[in-house]
Amino acid sequence: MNTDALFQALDRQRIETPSWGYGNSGTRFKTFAAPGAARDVWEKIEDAAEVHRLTGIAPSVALHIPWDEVEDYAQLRRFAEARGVTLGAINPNVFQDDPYRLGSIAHPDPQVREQAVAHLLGCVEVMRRTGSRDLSLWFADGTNYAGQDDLRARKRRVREALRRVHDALPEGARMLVEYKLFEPAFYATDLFDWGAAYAHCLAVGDKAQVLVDLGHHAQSVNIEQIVAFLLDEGRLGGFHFNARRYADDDLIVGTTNPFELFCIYAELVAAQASEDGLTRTTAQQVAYMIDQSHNIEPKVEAMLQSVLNCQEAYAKALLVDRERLAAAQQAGDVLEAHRVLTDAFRSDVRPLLAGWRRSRGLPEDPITAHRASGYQAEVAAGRGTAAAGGGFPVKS
Ligand code: PSV
Ligand code: MN
Ligand code: MN
Repeated sequence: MNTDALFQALDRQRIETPSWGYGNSGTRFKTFAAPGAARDVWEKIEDAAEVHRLTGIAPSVALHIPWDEVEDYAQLRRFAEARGVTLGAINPNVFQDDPYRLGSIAHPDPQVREQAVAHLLGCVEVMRRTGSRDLSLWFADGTNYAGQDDLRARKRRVREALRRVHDALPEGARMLVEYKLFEPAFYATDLFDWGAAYAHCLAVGDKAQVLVDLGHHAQSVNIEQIVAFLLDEGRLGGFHFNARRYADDDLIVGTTNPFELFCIYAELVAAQASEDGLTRTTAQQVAYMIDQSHNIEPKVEAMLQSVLNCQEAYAKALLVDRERLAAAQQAGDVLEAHRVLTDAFRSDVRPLLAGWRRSRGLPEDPITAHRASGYQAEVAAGRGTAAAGGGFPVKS
């Protein structure tokens, strides 16, 4: 690829940041109060706009309902658009209320299931008002002990709820079904892996696709292979990017897993150029979202770092010499094929990206620009330190 083609490909990259990454958060043991942390959805949007202003590739922000609930979504939308960002995926929350102790859409009590579905359908209404394309679905449903509930009955309950939500989606909208190996349930999770999510998506209809959160697998699972498989089946809907070492650690993207992130992007770049129309369209419509929370690091700077790490991984993936790779694969030349891929991974793309930013009127080094801008000090002075609480459990 020549520089012009590379720059044009970089122009097309999009990363959505999560509203919940800008507010106070913590660990299972304590929620920390961070100076300047966004106190409400309006401030979260201001922070997201700052990340987009500095990077140029983060033009939307995902919302979590009811954490980000407002009376007038049209007003919220105008507020965001006036700051250069749009409202992105809507994430319903059916895991924080008392009735959901034994689950939401898989709960044994039909009344609780009905309450959960009503919230999900309410979020479809929110999508219409925010102009969002995607409904991101994650369920904390599961059991802690063998025998606690009937696993097949739970599967059927999940199917029924997903079907109702699917059928309520407007034309052009999608539901992205997220899976997670464990947590908060420790014996069985109802949507425990990509296969379970995929099976439900296939059954409920074309508007359902799988969402891959990098923190939601067992150790050593090959995520790029899951990505390749789902792309080829036309069912990869989106990502929740983050980094992990042990479980669902929600760390800054690309910190512990830069090679994995690169391999994932390499699959996406390859699929975008696929001769197969379904794979190509699926790859072009993937929603790239970040899902992380910050306990010890400044939030806006952490989000900037994540967005930039995605950009670096994508730029490296664009550098893969596809012709040489295909020739080596065809010839069974194992090490040459591996070298072609790792040559791209080892390239230093920082000068290329600085050049792209310069040519697009963006700061060459967004982190330095952010530090120099005084944004953090300004929000710390203006917003103060909000009491921590809400959203995450605090162990006392
Ligand atoms: C669950 O671990 C998850 O990844 C889901 O995407 C939630 O919506 C998000 O974290 C925020 O709690
Ligand atoms: Mn997630
Ligand atoms: Mn998670």
